[in-house]
Amino acid sequence: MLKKVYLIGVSLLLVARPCFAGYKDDIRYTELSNELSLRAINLPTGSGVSVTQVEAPEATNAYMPNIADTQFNGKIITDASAGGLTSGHATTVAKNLYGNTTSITPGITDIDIYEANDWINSGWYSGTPPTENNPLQNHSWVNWFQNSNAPIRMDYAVNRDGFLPIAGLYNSDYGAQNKPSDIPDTYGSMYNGITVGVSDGTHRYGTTAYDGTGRVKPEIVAPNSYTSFATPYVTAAAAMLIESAGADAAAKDQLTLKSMLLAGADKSISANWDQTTARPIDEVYGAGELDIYESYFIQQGGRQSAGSTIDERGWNLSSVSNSSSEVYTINVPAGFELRNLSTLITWNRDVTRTARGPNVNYTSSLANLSLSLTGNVSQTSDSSVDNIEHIWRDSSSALTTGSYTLTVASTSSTATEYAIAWRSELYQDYSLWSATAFTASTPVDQQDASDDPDDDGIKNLLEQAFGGDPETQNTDILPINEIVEANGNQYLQISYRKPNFSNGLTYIVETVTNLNDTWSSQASVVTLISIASESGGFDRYTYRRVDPISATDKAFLRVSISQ
Ligand SMILES: [Ca+2]
Ligand SMILES: [Ca+2]
Ligand SMILES: [Ca+2]
Repeated sequence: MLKKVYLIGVSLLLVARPCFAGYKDDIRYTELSNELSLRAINLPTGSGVSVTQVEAPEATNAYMPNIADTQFNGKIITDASAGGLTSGHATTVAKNLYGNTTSITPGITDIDIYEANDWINSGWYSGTPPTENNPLQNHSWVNWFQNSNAPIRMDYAVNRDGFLPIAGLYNSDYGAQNKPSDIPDTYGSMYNGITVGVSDGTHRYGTTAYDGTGRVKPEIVAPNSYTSFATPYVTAAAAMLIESAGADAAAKDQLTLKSMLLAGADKSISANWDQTTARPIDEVYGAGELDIYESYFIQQGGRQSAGSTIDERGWNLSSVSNSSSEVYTINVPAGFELRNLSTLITWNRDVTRTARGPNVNYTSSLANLSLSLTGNVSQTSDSSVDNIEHIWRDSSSALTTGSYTLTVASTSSTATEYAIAWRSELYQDYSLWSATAFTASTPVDQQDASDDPDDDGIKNLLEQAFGGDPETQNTDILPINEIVEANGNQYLQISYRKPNFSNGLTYIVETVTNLNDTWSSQASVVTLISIASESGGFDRYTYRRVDPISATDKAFLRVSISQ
């Protein structure tokens, strides 16, 4: 049986179009890369992660990336459908997924390519899907088969093999528009994967019409003009997380990966991003725009079990018993508020396969879970149809000091495995700090930012900035100036410690060689060379003058703090 499949996001113009270098900034890959470098932590590259890339034919039998392209030097690209010709579409998807400089995961070297008709007819549309050995599938193509055969087999295979499928939705401006739903049956309607739109919202979005109606799609967006080429950014981000999970099977479980990617997603992509109690994610942008920085640090926050008090970032893979619940406690300490709490749960639908002779039948069931936050606030996410729930609170709805409970509840008659991921930011501005930093021994008129009640020469604002006690003389909190040797030269450098949470302050290191000149923070004269964790919840930032001390008679460095 040959089913026609459609390309998404391809045109003659587009094939020759260069990749958008800016996307690495937009998904905060550049920021993550810089920070891990400063912290001397290896940046994951997708090393050791194999992927499946399914491609609709651009022309007859043309579905392979151009393996002669230098972006693919060192790759083992297997033509799993055999005999494929080169496709510009496949080449661009491949560059975005594992290109040596064009992707965020040049470490992916083992790729299986399938032609979509061959793929779908090999058991993914009728019969039984073959075993998927790769942890990730990228589907930058769509179709409306107008029945549930393909998505239910996909969800069955996900449960059986444990991979994460990632599929693009339809573009707004391409091909037939007279479909019964904006959401493609194949694979836009799947439950157990992630569907992808574009960051400017020009993909076709909406709710599913097949195989469980009314579910919001897509789950995430990424910055490209076409869904085909945005989708591999998400697949690549998942590959980074698989590598950084190391040997921790729970950290790279497909449910966990999905929850980390969605909980990390950036809402600021649109001022119109919203959710309701019954609609967990935005109807255009899903959970938001891919943000690999947040998703990476959610994973690094570590697995934290139900029943515990949780940190600012983390995740868990757990199981909620029938008609029961699991709880997680959030404590916001005195003198702080908790901003930008994003927490998301996801679970799979179950699929049962029954075979009688040549007939194979699939039936499915979906548990109904909910996620709620209680304490000084009350917020619930409880869709009756989706298999994700999500709570988001922006900085204007921060959690104030107190204890809160996150509850994952199930009305299902059986136990349900779920993944939860969360991120949030402790925040303390001068006003919050000063409310807890002073005792009655300090008069109120000595509590302003420019006062120095303990007379140690460190004004209150600097006590806050460097983690000091405004009532105890402690000059050892001040920045450290020193001369260091590197590459056979001596350099002037300065380091300061900063609380490892946001405190509303801006730190700028400036230098000058003559005190009559204007202080400069230009990277050409002074650069950040490392960030190191210190005990007590501090980071130490070290800056160094670019010129060695032999280049000038004298030089000065200072840290400038502003509110
Ligand atoms: Ca629900
Ligand atoms: Ca002081
Ligand atoms: Ca002090």
